[in-house]
Amino acid sequence: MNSETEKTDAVNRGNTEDMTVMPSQIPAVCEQCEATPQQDDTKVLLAKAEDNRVHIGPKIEMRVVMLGLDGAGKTCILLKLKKNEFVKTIPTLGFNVETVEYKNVKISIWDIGGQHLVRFFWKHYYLNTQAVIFVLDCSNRERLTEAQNELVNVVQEKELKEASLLIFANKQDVEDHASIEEITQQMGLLKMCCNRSWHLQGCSAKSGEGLADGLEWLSRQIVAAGAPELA
Ligand SMILES: Nc1nc2c(ncn2[C@@H]2O[C@H](COP(=O)(O)OP(=O)(O)OP(=O)(O)O)[C@@H](O)[C@H]2O)c(=O)[nH]1
Ligand SMILES: [Mg+2]
Repeated sequence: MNSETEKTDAVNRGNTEDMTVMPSQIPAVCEQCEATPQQDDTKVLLAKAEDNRVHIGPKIEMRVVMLGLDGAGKTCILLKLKKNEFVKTIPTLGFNVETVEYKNVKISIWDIGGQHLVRFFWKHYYLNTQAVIFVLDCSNRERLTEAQNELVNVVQEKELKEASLLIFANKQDVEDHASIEEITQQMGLLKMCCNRSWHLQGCSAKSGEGLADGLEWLSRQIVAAGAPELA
């Protein structure tokens, strides 16, 4: 018998022995299996109570710039995401930056001032940006055309060619706000954004409604771009 045949015989003998021992172990294994999920559920619930997040694996980092006209609600959105508070703000002349964690994505959000004179500086923040959040004030229909003109410039920027575009239709809590359909049509979004990944999300920085949905969409984009599956 050559050494290869001896090895195979040994493996087969081992398998046969395993098969005779295994049935006697089945009840004990089943008991263990039943106990394990119960234990893990408890752990997950306790972790949620402390932290409200469950992370698996390393964090994926994402750089995002947040643009939009002055008064659209960018800084309020940033602070609502970061602190879960609707904070009284002053117009932003430079920028604010915060890191927000959503599932296992770490999103650095650069909130850039939107007043007419400082819009010229937006382009200095575009390098290495994976996504743009463009904020609209849905309570002010009169400025939608101005917002549309700025958004056209943003989507035509070479440096942002690959960037995903999340449009937050903010101030949905205000009575008689422009609807998602109205905005899509009036701003010609289907045509304007047809060659990139984009999403229009209604939201309110005041109530927080819609903000998590926006982050969910953003995090899905980074997965689609090749990062590992989210937890
Ligand atoms: N009702 C309501 N008011 C909002 C909401 N978001 C922002 N505001 C108000 O809109 C005003 C402007 O908000 P900011 O967050 O400072 O706007 P901004 O886009 O950062 O403006 P700039 O810094 O000038 O570019 C403030 O008075 C906010 O209280 C919202 O969701 N609902
Ligand atoms: Mg601001």
